[in-house]
Amino acid sequence: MKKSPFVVFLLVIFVSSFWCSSAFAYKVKKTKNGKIIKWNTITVTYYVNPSGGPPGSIAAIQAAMKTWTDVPTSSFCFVYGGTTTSAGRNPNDGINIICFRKMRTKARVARNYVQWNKESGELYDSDIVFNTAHKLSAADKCPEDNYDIHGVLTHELGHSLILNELCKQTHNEKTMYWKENKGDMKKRTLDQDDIDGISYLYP
Ligand SMILES: [Ca+2]
Ligand SMILES: [Zn+2]
Repeated sequence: MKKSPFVVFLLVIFVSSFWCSSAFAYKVKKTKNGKIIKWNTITVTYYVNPSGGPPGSIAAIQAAMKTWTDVPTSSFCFVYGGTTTSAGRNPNDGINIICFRKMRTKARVARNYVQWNKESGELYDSDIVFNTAHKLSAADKCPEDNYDIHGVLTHELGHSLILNELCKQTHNEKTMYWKENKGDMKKRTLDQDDIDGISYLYP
């Protein structure tokens, strides 16, 4: 049967509404009582323990922080506080660290342990651990068989803000896309949706 122009028109509306909804893509997190989880400051400092990481780790970490800090439509700033000898995460000390440690599993390249007040939603601690069970690179050009510290950390800092994973295949160009691929440097730069996310949370 030949489709009438009206049916075609409806189909176009239907399909384009899908495109529009998937074009709007950042996910925030809420507490059970509906409060948005976020810092109540716009300046968050991280201390880095580069021990166990590849050469150049501190520069790659600072570059990832700068990517979010430089978003012109958001007032939020990540601050590099210098190095620390703290070797492990401590979720309740109010000190945010980035460190390198061999995890028992290879399931993750890095993990962000973010803590917040369950009632108010206020974030108070974020420790990020890179898993040295994987080959990690801090080079300008990440080798094909390594994970890119700069890009992976830009993603993990998105979780610090607190943006959630994007899971749809159509979002695979965005920094908050869930999957990490070896040799992939795409997460170093923000997509408009990542920018919209930080701008919404921290205008
Ligand atoms: Ca901590
Ligand atoms: Zn993630």
